Amino acid sequence: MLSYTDSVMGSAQSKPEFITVLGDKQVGIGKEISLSCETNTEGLKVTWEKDGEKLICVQDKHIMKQDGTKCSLKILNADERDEGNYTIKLKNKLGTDSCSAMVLVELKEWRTVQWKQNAMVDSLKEFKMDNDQVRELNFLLFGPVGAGKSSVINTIKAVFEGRYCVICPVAAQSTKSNTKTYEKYSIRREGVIPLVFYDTMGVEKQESAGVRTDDIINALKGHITEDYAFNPILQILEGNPQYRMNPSLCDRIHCLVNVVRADKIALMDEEYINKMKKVREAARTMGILQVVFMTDVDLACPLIKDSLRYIYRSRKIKENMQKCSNLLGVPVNCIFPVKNYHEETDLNEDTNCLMLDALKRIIPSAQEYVVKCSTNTT
Ligand SMILES: Nc1nc2c(ncn2[C@@H]2O[C@H](COP(=O)(O)OP(=O)(O)O)[C@@H](O)[C@H]2O)c(=O)[nH]1
Ligand SMILES: [Mg+2]
Repeated sequence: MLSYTDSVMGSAQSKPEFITVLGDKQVGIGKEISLSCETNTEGLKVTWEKDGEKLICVQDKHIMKQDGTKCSLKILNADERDEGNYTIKLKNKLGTDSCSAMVLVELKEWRTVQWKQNAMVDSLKEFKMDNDQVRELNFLLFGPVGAGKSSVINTIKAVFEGRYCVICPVAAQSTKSNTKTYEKYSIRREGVIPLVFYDTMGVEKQESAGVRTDDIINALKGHITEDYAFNPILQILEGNPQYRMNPSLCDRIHCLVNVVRADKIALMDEEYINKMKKVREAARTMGILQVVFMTDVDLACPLIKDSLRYIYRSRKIKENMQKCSNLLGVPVNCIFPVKNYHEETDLNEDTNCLMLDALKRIIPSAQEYVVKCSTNTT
C-alpha cells in the first residue's frame, strides 16, 4: 500500500529500476557520444560516474539531462580521455539501481595495414635470399611461458599454407612450458619460402626454471642445433653433440622475435623482464634485429574483439605498445601487435593480414642484417 509520501505529483513512486539500460558506444575522435536510458519512475536523484569516480561535468563537454523518466549524458568532441566505463546511479528513498556501459574512442589510425591477404602473400612468396652464404632468414621466438611463441609459428604456417594445423605444440593456458626442445619450422607455399622459425622453451620467473638466457644467447650465435632439449639447470656446453663449434652466418639467428602478451604487459614480473633484457643486450651487441610480437590483442581491447581492423585505432593497444617499449627498451616501431589462431579452426583474412603486415615490415631489416654481416666477413 502506498503512503502519501510515496506519491510525487500524483504519480506513485517506486523503487528505481531501468526500463532501458545504457548501451556500449564506439565513436571516432571528435564525434559526439550519447548515453541514454529510461527509468521506471520520476523524481530520482541521478549521478554519473566514469571508471568508478563521480563524473565532473565540464562545460561545453558534458551535457547531463533528466527529463521525466529519461536520463542522458552527451559527451561532445570525443577524445581518448573520454574512453572508459560509464555508470549511471539512481536513487530515491525506496532504493537504488545502477547500470554501466563502455565507451571506446577510435583514435586516428597511426599505422596502416593493407587488409588484402592475396596481394601480401603474393609479394612475400616471391621473397628470395639474394645472398651466397645465407639461403634462409632465421627467426628465433623468445619470451615468457604462455606468451604465444608456438602459436605465432602455427599462425604463420596457417597464413602461408592456407589451413590451420597445430604443428607446433601449444599449451593449454598454463604456467609451464609445453615447448621443451629447440624446434625448427620451415614455411611452404608452392615450394619453400626461405623463412625459418625457431621455437624455444618459455622463460620462467624462477632462476632454475624455464629456458636459460645463456642457452638463448648461444642459439642466437648459432651454437645450438635443432631438437636440442633445453635443460633449465645447466646450459649447453662445448662437447655436447648438439653444440655447433663454428657456426657460420647461415646458422646464426637473423632476427630475435620477443613475444609478450598484450593483456599481461603491466603485470610482467621483474624476473621475466630482467631475463629478457639480458638476451636483448646480447642481441644488441651482435647487432641482430630485434622486434616484439605482442600477442593476445583480442583479450587486451574490446575494440579488437569485434574487428581486428581497429588495431591501430585502439588506445589500449597504443598504450600497451608504449608500456612494452618502456619495459623492454624496444622502439615502438619494432613492436607488432598480432593475433594468433587459438580457438578457431577456419582462417580469417584480417588475422592473416595483421601477421603478414608484421612480417612484411621485418623481413627487409633482417635481410639487411645478413647483407651487413656477409660484407663484414668477406
Ligand atoms: N586469445 C588468444 N589466445 C592466444 C593467443 N596466442 C596464444 N594464445 C593461447 O595462449 C596459450 C599459450 O600459447 P603457446 O603458443 O603455447 O605459448 P608459448 O608457451 O609461448 O609457446 C594457448 O592456450 C594459446 O591458445 C592470441 O593471440 N589470443
Ligand atoms: Mg611453446
